[in-house]
Amino acid sequence: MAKKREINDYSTDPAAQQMLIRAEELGIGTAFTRADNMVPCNIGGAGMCCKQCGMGPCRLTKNGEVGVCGATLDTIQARNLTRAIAAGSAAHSDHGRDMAFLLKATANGEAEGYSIRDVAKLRTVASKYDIKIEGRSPEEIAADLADHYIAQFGQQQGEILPAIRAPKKRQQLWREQKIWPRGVDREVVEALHRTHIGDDQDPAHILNHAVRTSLADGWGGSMIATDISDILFGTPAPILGQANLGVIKEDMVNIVVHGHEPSMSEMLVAASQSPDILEYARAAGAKGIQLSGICCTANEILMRQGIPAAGNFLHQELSIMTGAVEAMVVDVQCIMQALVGLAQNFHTKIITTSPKVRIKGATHIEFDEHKALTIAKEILKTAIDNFANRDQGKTRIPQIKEDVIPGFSHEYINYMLGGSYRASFRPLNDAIMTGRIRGVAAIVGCNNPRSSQDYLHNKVVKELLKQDVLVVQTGCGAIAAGKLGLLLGEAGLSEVGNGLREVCETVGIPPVLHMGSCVDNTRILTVLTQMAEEGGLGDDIDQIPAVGLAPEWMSEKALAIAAYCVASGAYVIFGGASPISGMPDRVSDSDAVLKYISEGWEKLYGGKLEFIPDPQKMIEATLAHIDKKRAALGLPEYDPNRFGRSGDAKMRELEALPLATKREAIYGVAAD
Ligand code: NFS
Repeated sequence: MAKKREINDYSTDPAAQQMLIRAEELGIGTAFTRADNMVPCNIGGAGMCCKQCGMGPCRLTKNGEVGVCGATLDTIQARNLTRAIAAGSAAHSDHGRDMAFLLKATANGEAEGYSIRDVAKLRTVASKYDIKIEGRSPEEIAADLADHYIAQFGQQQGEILPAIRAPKKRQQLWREQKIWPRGVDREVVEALHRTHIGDDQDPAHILNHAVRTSLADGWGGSMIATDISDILFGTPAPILGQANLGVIKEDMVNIVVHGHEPSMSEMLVAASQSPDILEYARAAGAKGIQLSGICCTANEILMRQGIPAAGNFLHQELSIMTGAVEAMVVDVQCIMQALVGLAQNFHTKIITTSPKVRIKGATHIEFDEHKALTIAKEILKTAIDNFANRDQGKTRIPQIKEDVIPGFSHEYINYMLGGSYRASFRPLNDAIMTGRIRGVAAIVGCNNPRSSQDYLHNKVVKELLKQDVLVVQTGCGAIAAGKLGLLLGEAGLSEVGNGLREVCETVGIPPVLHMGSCVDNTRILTVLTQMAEEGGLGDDIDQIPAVGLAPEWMSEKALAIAAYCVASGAYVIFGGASPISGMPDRVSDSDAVLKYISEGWEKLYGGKLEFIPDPQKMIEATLAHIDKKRAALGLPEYDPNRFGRSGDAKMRELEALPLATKREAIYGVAAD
């Protein structure tokens, strides 16, 4: 058994710490304690185990050892990584597929409770694919767009459509490298085929297909998911919300929505505001209904509706530990099977809703977009009926929460930089070119109970802000920053480098921009594309001084995101353990695949993937890369002392002066 850690080592979040103390009091295990008890397999963890056929599993632990079929270590590692990327791509893209079907049903008037809320976005997106817009109703346009998008999944030949939104030079590179995905499903299937026993055995060739599969996610399934979510539920714009377990309310019926697809959570939000449901809740003795979210569903409803986030991935169990949650409603992805057993210690009902996901012991109320509002009300009533079963003696809600301002879609960033009439990325590019902003870091991804919750995320964020790096975030990383108070306009600006601070104060933005859920990493691709197209920072994504980081990654989806960002030209750094680390002391060639996804991919795509567990080294590598890209563009060397004496900073300095000196400083003449 591994060493048991202290509560402070489990999480840096004080609300989580309170709940973990409570778990100890009650003798309840969580992912944190299970991580202590479960020592990771050092062979499988290093990517040195092949389970692809019944002749094994083969564990390659000695120099030059091969599997029963003769597979070498690098072939096995490449296959393992490719399968993980395929699974991650499948998860995101299947979400995108369901959104496309929902758009079609909405356009046909067959989706109860849904409507097209953002007609402007619908028209913008449709026009990218030459779908006729003029003289047509939103429903007619949406029906065509839905057909186009649904076709991307089963397309057998040609090029998936959304990828035409990448910079021209990138498109050319994908064609030359023959990695432009043909169809989302085709690439995932081929990834599984190629990695079956006795198929593709050249690691570089296998990984080449991993990249194509991931592009089908980033510039396919995920981008489709983001587009349609915006069209149906509104493109996010800054909105005030809150984050952390303190959003759970003692006197309300608490329903925690957990998972990924906004289709159900948005309908629960709508249903929770309907008078009959509110009356039902009051009749049950509650003051009302408090919805909150976990994981990416939290991000979806936080950034569009201001519904508070109860927390990120590792808060799913902890929210139930409050004893005040009547129901946790889940759909797909990142849902721990442990929830059902944990909930049995309280009155909480775990309600599964997706036709794809059932958990033994959970209540299943199947969601169907054709009667979504009716089903949403049924789910809410089930939760309300459970309010009477709450044991007040067992209720412990940490009174800890932070205000957050999420909702920085690429459309909004474009608008806020230039205003309605000259919306543009010019000011951002200019700020980078002058060196006010040193570069951009996208800090995304999961929590992992093998590291202290939120520690790596927030350490990297805070350090990069000091170095004038603008931070954009999605997924559980965004919620980590939110819980720390980094997603509020003015908060924390004193901790931000001078140049970045000036830009934030001038534009009126926080230094950390919450851009959405994990499928919304495609918004970051769009921002990078628009920066490249704006001019001054090269003509492709790999020239922009930007880095992607997932300090606490754990899911296969994160690996898919990493691969498509690399193929789009980004340097991506993952914290924690590498799934293909090998064991250099035992196998001489065990880092061939690691080297290939770094140096090899960089030669091909201009982007690379590296695993760097130490946060300080992660920060150094980020800054070194940003500075290298600045130098390659011929931009001035970053100078931390060059900016910071204009705008608000100047005003603050003046305010501190005595009146007479102030007059002199402003008007150049001394007081009488
Ligand atoms: Ni992303 Fe969302 Fe969180 Fe990781 Fe899971 S919620 S899709 S996978 S854990 S960031």
